[in-house]
Amino acid sequence: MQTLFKASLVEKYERALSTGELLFTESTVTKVPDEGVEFEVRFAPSLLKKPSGAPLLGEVLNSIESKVDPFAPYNPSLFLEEYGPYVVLLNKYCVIPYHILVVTKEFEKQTDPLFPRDLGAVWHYMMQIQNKKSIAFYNCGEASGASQFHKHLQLIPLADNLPIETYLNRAQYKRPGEIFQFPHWSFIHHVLLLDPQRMAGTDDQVIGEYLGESFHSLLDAMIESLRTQMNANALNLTYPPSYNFLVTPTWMLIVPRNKEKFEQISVNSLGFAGMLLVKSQEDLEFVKKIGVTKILNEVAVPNPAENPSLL
Ligand code: B4P
Repeated sequence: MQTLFKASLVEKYERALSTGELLFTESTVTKVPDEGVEFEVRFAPSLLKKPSGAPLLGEVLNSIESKVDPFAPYNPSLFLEEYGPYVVLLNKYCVIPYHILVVTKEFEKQTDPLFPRDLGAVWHYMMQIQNKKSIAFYNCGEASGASQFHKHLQLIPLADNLPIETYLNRAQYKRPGEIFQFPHWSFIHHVLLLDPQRMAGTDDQVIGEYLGESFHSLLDAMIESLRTQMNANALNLTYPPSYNFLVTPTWMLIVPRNKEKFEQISVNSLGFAGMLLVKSQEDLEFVKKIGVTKILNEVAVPNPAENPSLL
């Protein structure tokens, strides 16, 4: 089964690439050290030509009315397979090969929270693609970097460890399920390590329940932190909040968002894995000069616990 999916992924990816239905963009990676992490800044100049997707709320509503949705109907050349209430598609605009999307068949909103079935499905494909090395992410809400409003999770196979795993490696003594923060980040975020024993089974539904439970404990912690922050009246945050959610086979991270970009640099979930994307040389130089942590800090929500003056 695993080999069959992988073989089909490779075959359909190559076919869609050769017919021009899938647009792979070449990029170069520059390592930008900051706060003990070797951040990766991916420079993809040809992406400047890609149609920009990020809609404002009003545009979203208009789009829903006029049914402009790239996932329904989806391009059949990008279709991989169905999995329960999902379709699995190739990402039309990928920067990393074999980047896939797990999309709800029926329309659901990208502002909805994740359910155990969403996480069970994404887990299934993590296991199909590459046992230990992959990351799934969910850009939720207007300020999260999301450009499509139809619910989709994204999954990328990885060749190497993620930059942010430097911080996670230092937290290996944490108990699975214990929610903690990275000492270097002064913005609201919540992380937990997954319990290898609960992840050892093969039943996607059982693992989905466990992942759903873990996701909701992070979501609750995030909402509690935002409540404290809003009580401090330091920021006008929208409700429901925008956030980024990242999950790998060993950990999960949630980061609420204050805005989609800092200056001209857009940040999506991958930014909090330590991977930024820039589309011009000027932007690359800007990131190197200003530092990735500063950019993450600007697009996230200040942590009142780190800023006693806000309380
Ligand atoms: P969203 O959650 O809405 O937004 P996103 O991943 O931030 O991508 P965005 O669309 O804003 O593109 P960007 O130029 O920032 O995800 C929508 C997904 O649907 C995207 O993956 C998009 O490509 C895909 N899609 C859109 N139309 C489609 C269609 N008709 N059929 C199938 N899929 C469709 O980034 C360009 C690409 O680079 C995105 O895939 C993004 O995920 C990826 N990326 C961003 N940062 C990266 C990084 N640091 N490293 C590697 N890849 C990165």
